[in-house]
Amino acid sequence: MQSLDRASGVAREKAILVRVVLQSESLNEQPLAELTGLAETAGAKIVGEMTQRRETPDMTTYLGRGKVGELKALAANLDADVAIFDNDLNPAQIRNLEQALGIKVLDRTELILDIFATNARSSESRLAVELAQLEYSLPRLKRMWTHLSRIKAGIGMRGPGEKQLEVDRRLVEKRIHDLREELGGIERRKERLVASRHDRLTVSLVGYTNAGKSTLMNTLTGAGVLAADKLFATLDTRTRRWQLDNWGPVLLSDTVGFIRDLPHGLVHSFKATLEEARQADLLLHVADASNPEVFDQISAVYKVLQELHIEEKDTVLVLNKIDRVHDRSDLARIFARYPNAVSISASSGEGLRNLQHAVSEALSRSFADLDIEASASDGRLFAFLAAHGEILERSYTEDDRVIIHCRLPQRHLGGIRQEGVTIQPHQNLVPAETTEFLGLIAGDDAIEEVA
Ligand SMILES: Nc1nc2c(ncn2[C@@H]2O[C@H](COP(=O)(O)OP(=O)(O)OP(=O)(O)O)[C@@H](O)[C@H]2O)c(=O)[nH]1
Ligand SMILES: [Mg+2]
Repeated sequence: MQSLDRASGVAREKAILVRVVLQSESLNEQPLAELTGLAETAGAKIVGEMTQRRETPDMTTYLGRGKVGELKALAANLDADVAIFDNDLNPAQIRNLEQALGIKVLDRTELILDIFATNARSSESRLAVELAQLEYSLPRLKRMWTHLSRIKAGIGMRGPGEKQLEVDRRLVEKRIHDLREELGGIERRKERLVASRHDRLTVSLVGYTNAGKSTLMNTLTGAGVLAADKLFATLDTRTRRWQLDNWGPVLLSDTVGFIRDLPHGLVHSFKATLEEARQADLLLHVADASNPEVFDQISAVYKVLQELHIEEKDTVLVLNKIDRVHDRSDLARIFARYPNAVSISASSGEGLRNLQHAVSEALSRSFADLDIEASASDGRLFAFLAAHGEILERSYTEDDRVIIHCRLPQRHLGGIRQEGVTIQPHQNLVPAETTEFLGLIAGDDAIEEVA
């Protein structure tokens, strides 16, 4: 049934992609483009496609009855192993479809979970995926029992969650409980760790999967992180120093991408991984300007930010891949809606100067760049600046005074106004290359140096 992929020598499952477009949804020219990307990333060989417009889903099979018959014939003709639905199906619908079609049926959530399971590398992301898979399969355990003979391998069945399918519900519930505890612990540790880097301004890349976050990270910091034309290539967070023109060094984090209708459990279990974004001083929302669905993708990202309660954070919208936008009116349409966006190409480097400029501007809005003169023995002031701001330079004068060049969130300005302390806007910006961080503070070792 399965074809042998000559290049990899791995058997690839032959898949038919199916999407039911409901009345409420808008239909674009390529309704199966994203599902194709997901299925290919999961390793499927796409042999057929089917879409149907319906007012509402069919209760028993989601797809209409007549279409189910058509799909069955198509599957037999094409010798397909699996039908992958772009919709989220309930357990009964999957069971009914599998019975009617005689092949494995996967829905969108299962497909996404499968990709996460395949791509998870760190122990943290493995635990997060296992939790999301188990939470997804718990209400479906019955289906696992009755179909175990037929559905036992391949896409949708991989990853750490897989070994649990043969144990009973109670064991699954216990494992879910333990995983939640373990991830909760990781989340709290991560929260403290990221918070301990408060002396560094942090900028976090967020955005739709495949928008080019990792490529941008590599271009800006030479990080050498994996960037690939695969969905969810990145599942962990990497943080590197980024030397920002006219500003100095900040920390830049790359993290897992988002997708529309991201399974709810996944957002929750990846909370620890998203901690950098949650605590960032500024978000760079990277969008793929060359994708026809860019508006929907921007909204989908916004929804996930809402779920993480960080939608109010200062954000710069970055329109990436402009080297692939051939019709300039497409770009104009995006700018009409998002006039403050910055357009770049992470791969060619076009627009990066503007991006640096926009980021410095955005940071300056929230941070005061100051020269503070005080008595060199003012321990309270030092402690306050170290706790809330970022000390960039210190120089001592002969009369036992110190001049501190620092950045402080505007809201903390009140905390340093006292007698004997002179505050003025920072005068001569030292060229970025020669700006040195002083007073390295805990949490530094957590900044990953990528080999
Ligand atoms: N033409 C073009 N391709 C780009 C650009 N930026 C990224 N890409 C390509 O887009 C694909 C995805 O890039 P990544 O950097 O892995 O995207 P990502 O946002 O990190 O994706 P995930 O980690 O999967 O969420 C890769 O094939 C990149 O080479 C760009 O500016 N222009
Ligand atoms: Mg990435």
